Amino acid sequence: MIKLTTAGESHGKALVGIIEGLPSNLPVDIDEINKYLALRQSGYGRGGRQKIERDRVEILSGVRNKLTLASPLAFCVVNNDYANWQPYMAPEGADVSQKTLTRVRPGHADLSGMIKYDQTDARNILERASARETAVRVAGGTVARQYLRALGVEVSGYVKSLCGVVDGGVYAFEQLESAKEQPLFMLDDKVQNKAMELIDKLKAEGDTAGGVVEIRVKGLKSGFGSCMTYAQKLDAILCGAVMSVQAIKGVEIGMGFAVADNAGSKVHDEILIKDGKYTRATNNAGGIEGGMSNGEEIVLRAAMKPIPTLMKGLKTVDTATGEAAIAASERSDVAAICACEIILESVVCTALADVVSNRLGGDNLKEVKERYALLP
Ligand code: EPS
Repeated sequence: MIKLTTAGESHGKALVGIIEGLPSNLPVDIDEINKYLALRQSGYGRGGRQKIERDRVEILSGVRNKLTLASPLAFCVVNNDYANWQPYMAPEGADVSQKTLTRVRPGHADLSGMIKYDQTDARNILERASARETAVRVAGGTVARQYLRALGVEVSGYVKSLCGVVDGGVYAFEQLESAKEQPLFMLDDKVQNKAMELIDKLKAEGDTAGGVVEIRVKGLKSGFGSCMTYAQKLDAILCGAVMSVQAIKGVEIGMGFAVADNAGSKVHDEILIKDGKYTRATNNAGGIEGGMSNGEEIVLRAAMKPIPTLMKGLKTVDTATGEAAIAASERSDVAAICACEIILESVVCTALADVVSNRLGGDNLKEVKERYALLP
């Protein structure tokens, strides 16, 4: 079992994570973790907060001289903005009459959270519900990525659409990484320019955008997941992990929703044998059949809703007065689709590392690699 637990509030001291279950002797590349943290902060359409933060990981335990010890790997990412928020956020004592939020935002956790946790200030909800938390999911996910890479498994992806501006292209896995050099992590320049123009327009209108991200996994052998125990179905696990990310409202694997509109002969991937190895003529299944990896690339797409903090504000109710009001907004991202792409790669890495370790076990990396090598 490889498990990541996170903690931390958006304007608190720091975000922290603990990864349990890693084998010993896994090389941990801190520069790569910081690279993915920086990528998560990048992308056209981000707001003022990203000018304040320069996310970097600090590993607190579980690693010695760049190798895991198999002990819990604890780490943190400090919030620079805490310097501005300490008077209102400090655990040691804070003025909670300031920075209150009661003009609850439609689409955010504010209102349901206030009712559930018996709060009169949505700040006590939004601080944790905030997507700022995803910084540590990316840091932890990058360690999981390094575990998967040790077995020859790579995870990548790109942005497929932004607010209805769609790239209909089909790309080889090897092309995907170059998307990260682009302002919107898109692979088609024309589509990307159109999407950037749309972001400018939405920004001027005080509005926000979501989009679709495609995540791919290459090099995973067949047989991960289960057709015996439904909670262990690989597609269920991956979709659940992706759905756990703030703002994700839909996930599909392979051909996804289109399977419902096509006949069986157009959906199912015919099985071939090449040099004694099974392959598929197509990959409509997105690399998963019967809840198990089938050795083909895993293909997953997810829909991110537009960010719920709109500068122009939607109609709501002020919970302090019970009167109609315009929802709160101080600053916001117009689009965070690039962040979403990096976050989804990261949560897929973490979920997959767990699935792989559940099958292989192994207390040290040598053992894990030997067991993986024995699989067909
Ligand atoms: C977020 C609100 C914004 C975003 C934040 C998520 O923060 P703030 O309220 O400080 O302007 O910038 O995302 C991040 C800080 C981040 O690092 O991704 C929200 O309400 O979800």
